[in-house]
Amino acid sequence: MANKVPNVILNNGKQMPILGLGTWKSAPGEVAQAVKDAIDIGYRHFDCAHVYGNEHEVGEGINAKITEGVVKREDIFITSKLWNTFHRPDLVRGACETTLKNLNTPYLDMYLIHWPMGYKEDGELFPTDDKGAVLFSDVDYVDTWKEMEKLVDDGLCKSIGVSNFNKRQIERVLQIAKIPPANNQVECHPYLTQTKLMEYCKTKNIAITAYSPLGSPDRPWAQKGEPVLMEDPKLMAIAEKHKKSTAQVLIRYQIQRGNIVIPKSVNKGRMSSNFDVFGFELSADEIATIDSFDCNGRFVPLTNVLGHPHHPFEHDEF
Ligand code: NAP
Ligand code: SBI
Repeated sequence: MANKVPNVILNNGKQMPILGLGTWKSAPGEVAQAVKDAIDIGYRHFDCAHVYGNEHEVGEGINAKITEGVVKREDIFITSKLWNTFHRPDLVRGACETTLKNLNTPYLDMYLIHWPMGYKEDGELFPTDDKGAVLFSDVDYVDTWKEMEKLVDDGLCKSIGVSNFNKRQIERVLQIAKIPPANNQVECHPYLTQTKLMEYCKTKNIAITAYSPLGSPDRPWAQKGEPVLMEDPKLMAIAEKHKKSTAQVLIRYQIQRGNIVIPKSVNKGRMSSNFDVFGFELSADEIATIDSFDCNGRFVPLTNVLGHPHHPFEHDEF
């Protein structure tokens, strides 16, 4: 019997496992098997999104294990995300229903606004003009939020939150919210520690989920010569001291800081070792050393949509 992952208690009293499996870039031909393997290993939290184009297969993996009797739906925590082309209030429910259908599940445990920026609605997921520039929508995410709240009221989602929102954007949501966001999912690792955003979210009882915790080496825009987080010699030295992999240190780093963490893998061996992070502890000195690597090093900067009025990383410090 696999070990159970601890939960955080969200601001609505619901529980969320602090370690989950990322699924961006997990290919449709391999992700169903990966999800089944993950459940056998002990993963109970899956991070999904409509834009990943694989929710149908992720759902297949989860439902196969439910049918086998290995888990029940209520043992699993499923997050998905509202894509940028569905921010307009009249599109939110339909987008959520599409995700529920693709995942073949009656409800989501968490539904996030994927990015604060809206894109031109309802056609391609990345609408562009004839020069290849992404077309923006002028919908304000606070109006999207009001529709997200209705999804909770109507039982489609247990919890709602945001992703890639900066402090000012969260404050604007909180000003109008009847249901405050339970979660902000943001890029977070030693090169982008997010210490100030973490401190702010703590004051508002908003849990942080750390995405790209291993440095997203398979991001499609990675270039030769760019820093590779898992090959950082100082991190490798800390890992060696604990007889652990650099990936395990990176995951453990987030857990000890109180963040939820969602490393992606489709490989059973790597999923297993990424899950084996509860039997060692980084010292306070090691955490401080890792914190000192912070250098605003974003692996997911979304530079192609700079100029969008709601771009989260353009004008605000955090
Ligand atoms: P990541 O988890 O930092 O890194 C994934 C990469 O690391 C894959 O290439 C994976 O390859 C490799 N890997 C995994 N475990 C490893 C290990 N133990 N040793 C060596 N290599 C290992 O990157 P990410 O996918 O960008 O981020 C994780 C998840 O966060 C995503 O999948 C997605 O669910 C979420 N996310 C959300 C947003 C957002 O806007 N909200 C943005 C980015 C990511 P294998 O698969 O071959 O093992
Ligand atoms: C995609 F499916 C396509 C592009 C892309 O770029 C930014 C990062 C992102 C995202 O928005 N959420 C992710 O998990 N990855 C992504 C996803």
